[in-house]
Amino acid sequence: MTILVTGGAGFIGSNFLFWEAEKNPQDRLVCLDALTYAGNLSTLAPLMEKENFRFVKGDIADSKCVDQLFAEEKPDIVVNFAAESHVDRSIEDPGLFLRTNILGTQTLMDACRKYGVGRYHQVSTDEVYGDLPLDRPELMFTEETPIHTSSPYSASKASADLLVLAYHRTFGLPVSISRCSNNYGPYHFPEKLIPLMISRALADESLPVYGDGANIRDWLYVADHCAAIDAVMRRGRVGEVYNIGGHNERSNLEVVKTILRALGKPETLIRFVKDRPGHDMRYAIDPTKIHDELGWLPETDFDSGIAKTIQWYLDNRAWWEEILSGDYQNYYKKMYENR
Ligand code: NAD
Ligand code: TDX
Repeated sequence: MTILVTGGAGFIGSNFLFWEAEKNPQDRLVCLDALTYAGNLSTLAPLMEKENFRFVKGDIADSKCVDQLFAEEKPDIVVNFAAESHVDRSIEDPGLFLRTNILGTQTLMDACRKYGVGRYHQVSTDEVYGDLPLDRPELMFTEETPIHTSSPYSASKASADLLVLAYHRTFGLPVSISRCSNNYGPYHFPEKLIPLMISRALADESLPVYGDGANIRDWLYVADHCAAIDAVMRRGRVGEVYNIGGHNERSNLEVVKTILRALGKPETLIRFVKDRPGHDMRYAIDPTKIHDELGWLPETDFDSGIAKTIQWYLDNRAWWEEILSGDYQNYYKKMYENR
C-alpha cells in the first residue's frame, strides 16, 4: 500500500511518518511538502535512505505538481497534514492560509477523484468548533458541535472541512476527517507555546504569556494523535468526522509554570503581554466516538508527556537551535543540489 503524506516535514506529519515507518514497514510512504518556514527536511534524515520512502518538494495547491505525483505514485491513501498552522501568523497574513488550507485541500481532492484514491484523510483541528467558556467545565466539543470559528486559521480549516464533506456527498469521494486538540512532543516548531517556552527559559529569556494566561488547551502527546489518525484512515467510516483528545486540560499559565519547575528556572521570567486578538478561551474534546468505534485511547498523560518532551528538547538542542538561527533552511539545498 502507498500512503501519500502531505506536510510530512512539519511537526505532526514527521512524527506520523516515523510512526508509520515503525508500525507498518511494509507500506510505501511518500511525503509531499513545500518546505515552508515550518518544514524542516533534516527532521526526516533517518527516513531518507529507506527504499520505501520518497520525499518530494512541492506545493499541495500546485495542481500540475500534484497531478504528476499522483500519476507516478498512484497512492492508496492520502493523508493531508500540509497547512499553515500558526494562529498568530494567520492574524498577520490571512491570504496564505486560505490558499494553502482551502485551495490546497481542493487540489488534493481533485487528484484523488481523478486517480481513484481509496481514502482521503483530512487532518483538522478542534479550533473549528470555536471556544468554550471557562465557567462551564462540563462542556466539551463533540462531532455534532456547530462550526464556529474565531481566527483566519480556524476559519480556513473549517472551510476545508466543509469542502471535504461536500466532495464526499457530491462526488462520492471516500473521505474522513479527524479534529484533534493541541499536540505537543518532539519536532514541535519553536514558535508554538511549549517549545517556545522551553527554548526561551533555557536561555533565561522572558516568557511571553498572552493576557492573564487563564486560557485552557487540551494537550495530546503527538504519538497518540498519530495512532488515532492511523486508525481513522484505515478503519474509520467513510464520510465521518472523529474528534481526538485525551482529557488533558491545562491553563497556559500552568503549562508555563510546569516547564519552569522542570528546568529549575524562576517564575520571574514570566511576562504577561497583550492578548492575542480573538483569543479562544478553552478547548476540550469529547473523544467518545473514536474510542467506541475504533478502540483508540491515548497512552500518554500530560505529566509524563511534558517530562518526555522537555527531555527531548534538552537532548536535541541542535535541532531547534538550527531553526532559531535559520540554518535549517539551507538543508534542502545541501541535500538536493547535486541530486
Ligand atoms: P506545521 O506548521 O508544523 O507543519 C506544516 C507542514 O506543512 C510543514 O512541513 C510545511 O512545510 C508544510 N506546508 C505548508 N504549506 C504547504 C503547501 N502549500 N504545500 C505543501 N506543504 C506545505 O503543522 P503541524 O502542527 O504539524 O500541523 C499539521 C496539521 O495538523 C495541520 O493541518 C494542522 O492544522 C493540524 N493540527 C495541528 C495541531 C497542533 O497542535 N499542532 C492540532 C490539531 C490539528
Ligand atoms: O507566545 C505565546 N504565548 C501564549 O500565551 C504563544 C505562542 C502562545 N500563547 C498561548 C496562545 C494559546 O492560548 O498559548 C496557547 C497555545 O498557543 P499556540 O501554541 O499558538 O497554539 P494554538 O493557538 O492553541 O493552536 C494550536 O493548536 C491547534 C496549533 O498551533 C494549531 O495548528 C492547532 O490547530
